[in-house]
Amino acid sequence: MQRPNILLTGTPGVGKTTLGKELASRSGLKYINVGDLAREGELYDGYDEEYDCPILDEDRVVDELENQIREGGVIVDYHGCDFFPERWFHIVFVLRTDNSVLYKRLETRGYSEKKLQDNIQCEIFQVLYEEATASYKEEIVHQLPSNKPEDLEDNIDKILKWIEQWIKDHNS
Ligand code: DAT
Repeated sequence: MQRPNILLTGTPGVGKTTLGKELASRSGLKYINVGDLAREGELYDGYDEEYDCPILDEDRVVDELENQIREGGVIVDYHGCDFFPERWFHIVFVLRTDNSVLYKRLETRGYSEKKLQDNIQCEIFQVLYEEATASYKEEIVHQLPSNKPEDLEDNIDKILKWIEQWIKDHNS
């Protein structure tokens, strides 16, 4: 059976992991967190002193994921999207969160003031939405509000319906 590949992207803290895990458990698709994958496989290429974090080795991440993506039925979660091959994804969701809500979520994570401000700016300037529309066909890129629990439920319902329809359309 053919199954779709879905990309969940957006600023850190918008709710990609929460949505991705829940979607995976309800749809049977496989959830992959690229940050975790990189950490486990040490898929890094140097260290960013300014942002105080390791630099992702994008080529190795792509190599690592290629086989699973080819099989289909994967939900990929990452706060970046311009280095994945365009052909990988059948749909791209960019989660969006209001600044005040996002600020509180990131504060709870204990982010430094600089990291907090950088991420809030990233959301204000819709960096990930623009990256997504520049990297994928606009008609497959969708923004989803992700402020409150009802948003999460709505997003899950909508995406599950989309998955069901996609599977019907591609397996008949
Ligand atoms: P991300 O994976 O994008 O970094 P996350 O899934 O870890 O984000 O979520 C960050 C926090 O926000 C976490 O405490 C769960 C909470 N959260 C996620 N989606 C939410 C929603 N729709 N309503 C309320 N809280 C949400």
